[in-house]
Amino acid sequence: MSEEAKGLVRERVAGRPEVFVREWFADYLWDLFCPGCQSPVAGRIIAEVLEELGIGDKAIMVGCVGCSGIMIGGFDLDKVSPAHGRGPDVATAIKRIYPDTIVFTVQGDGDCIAIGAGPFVGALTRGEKITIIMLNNNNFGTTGGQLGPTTLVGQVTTTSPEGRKPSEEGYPVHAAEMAATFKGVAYSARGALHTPADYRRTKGYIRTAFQRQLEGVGLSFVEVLTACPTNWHLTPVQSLAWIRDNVIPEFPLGEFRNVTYIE
Ligand SMILES: Cc1ncc(C[n+]2csc(CCOP(=O)(O)OP(=O)(O)O)c2C)c(N)n1
Ligand code: SF4
Ligand SMILES: [Mg+2]
Repeated sequence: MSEEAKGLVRERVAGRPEVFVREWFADYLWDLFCPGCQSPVAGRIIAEVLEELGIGDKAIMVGCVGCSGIMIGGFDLDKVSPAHGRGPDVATAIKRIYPDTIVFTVQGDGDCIAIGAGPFVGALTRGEKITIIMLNNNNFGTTGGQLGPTTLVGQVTTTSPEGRKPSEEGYPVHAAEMAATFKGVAYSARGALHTPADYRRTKGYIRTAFQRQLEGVGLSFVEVLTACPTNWHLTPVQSLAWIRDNVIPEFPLGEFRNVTYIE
């Protein structure tokens, strides 16, 4: 199929959110992800929600270091790429200087709760009026699939070749449940993308998260379980079954906190 025909199919079958960059390099950029990677799927949902809420013109995107951060180049928004893990600090500064903007981070699990654990917990503690979206693929994807805070017990990674052992590497961190315990947090949820129904539910979570920020209630957080077929050594289809059978039992889906007023 010619490049022009591929473009037509993309426009007709799926449409294209307005907040996506339209230059030629944007299509190239989305092709940088491995086949079956769900980071760009999460990116598309974010773009759809920004468009549907009509907030694309006042949204500021704070990216991250990692595969999840690649998507920032595809968004036609004001945006910034901070140092690894510092997204919540940078988002805090932007939101406090420009309180009328909608500020959100997109971070990997390693970026958010390994190297970035301090900035994340700080923002939760202060109840910053920002939105944090964490893509949890259970490993450090970009750097070759090392064990991270969300790696499953028993999961084989390049730094846990015999599988994660709690006696040596501890247990997985549950960011969405943890965020829900902070009084300054308005919303915390975890969604997945392995079925169309979950795609829709996760989109609803991201929409609610942005709505809480629009209402100025407090910090909103959404954790999205995403497939990393390359480092899981599975096919894209096997990865979806892996999420259903192994990831969700450890990381249950749903809303953990949803309030419209904080004292
Ligand atoms: C200060 C610093 N330390 C380490 C790195 C190397 N590094 C780049 S991406 C990454 C891990 C990213 O993992 P995650 O946040 O889970 O994102 P993913 O690639 O899985 O989407 C690391 C350790 C870096 N770029 N900067
Ligand atoms: S290494 Fe994993 S997270 Fe990174 S682009 Fe490939 S599938 Fe996606
Ligand atoms: Mg990761």
